[in-house]
Amino acid sequence: MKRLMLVGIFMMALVFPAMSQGAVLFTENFDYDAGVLGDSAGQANVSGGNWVHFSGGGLLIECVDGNLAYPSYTASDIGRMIQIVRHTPGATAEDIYRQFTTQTPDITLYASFLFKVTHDSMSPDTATHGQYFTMLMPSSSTTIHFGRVTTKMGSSAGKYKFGLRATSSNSSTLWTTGEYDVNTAYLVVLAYEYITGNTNDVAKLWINPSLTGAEPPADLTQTSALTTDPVDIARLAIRQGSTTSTSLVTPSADIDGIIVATTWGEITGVSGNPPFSNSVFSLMPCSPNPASRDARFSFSLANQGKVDLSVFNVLGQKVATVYSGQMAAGQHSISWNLKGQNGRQLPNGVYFYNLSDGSRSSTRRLLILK
Ligand SMILES: [Ca+2]
Ligand SMILES: [Ca+2]
Repeated sequence: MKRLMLVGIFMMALVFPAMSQGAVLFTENFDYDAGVLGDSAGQANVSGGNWVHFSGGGLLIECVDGNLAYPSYTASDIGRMIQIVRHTPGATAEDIYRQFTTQTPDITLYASFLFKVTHDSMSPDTATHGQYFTMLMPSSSTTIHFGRVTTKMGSSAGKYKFGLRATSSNSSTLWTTGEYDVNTAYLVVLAYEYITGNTNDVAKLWINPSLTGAEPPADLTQTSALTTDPVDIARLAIRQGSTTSTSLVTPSADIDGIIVATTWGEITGVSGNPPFSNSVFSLMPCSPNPASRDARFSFSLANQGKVDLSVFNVLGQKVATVYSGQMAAGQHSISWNLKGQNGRQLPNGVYFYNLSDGSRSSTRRLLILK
């Protein structure tokens, strides 16, 4: 049986070579007790190990009462939030990361978060790079960084700019031309296009992008200067900079509602249909499984459009079309009588059912056992 399944999975890979397997890698609402988030110096870690201390012995990052909220953003106003603090020169400040499933090319990694600067002092407007406060890292290093997001003071009091540096090999940091307000929550989205080949990865940053429709043009876009590809990407870090310079300080800020995913839609809960604005493309396990007389498929669609739901045998041959046609966005459920193209019930065995909306596709396994 195991070998049969492996053959089947292999065949499915051939049948769906362009399958887009989006995945939410983690959602972080900081729904923990208030307290220290890292585990430095024997402190209890309220995240239960989700967040890992990796640098700095002071200014521990804390989970505090309160939330950041943003209209229509799914990771909004849930649990608590964290605070990072403006670095005091000479002090050592804690950095933490959360690990996710190791990612390899070719993918685009998205990391969104809610962000509110709470102190009108950080790196000056004249700073070249400022001090970055979040970035992506590989699974086995804390010193290699991708998509450094930073801030520096704006041209007047109470204003600041966001910066983006694709990698530490890039000589420049790009800065927003627009300036943002202290004590206001913004939705920040970082993307890192992780592409096979050298000096071709692309980092992007959006501030308050539209949560409906397709991925909009980014506010900042920078191509990586790295001459070798990252080994992998598997961590999102929150950093409080440590320096002896008064001109290089990370911001004091609240951070909340982090989503790390591999599609824009999973970050934004994107939908063209307002009544289903929280819908995402998702295929649930069918029921019952194993099936003996019929099976019910449940799924949700992010957008209205043409949908195909079909069943394949372990050789990758289509044996039944359960549904093919237009469907609205939102939740759906379809019952199937286990009958194949010839009108007869399919024999016992392992099958795969695939849902596709033209741009996304998801496959699950079904056992027929009569
Ligand atoms: Ca929260
Ligand atoms: Ca590359």
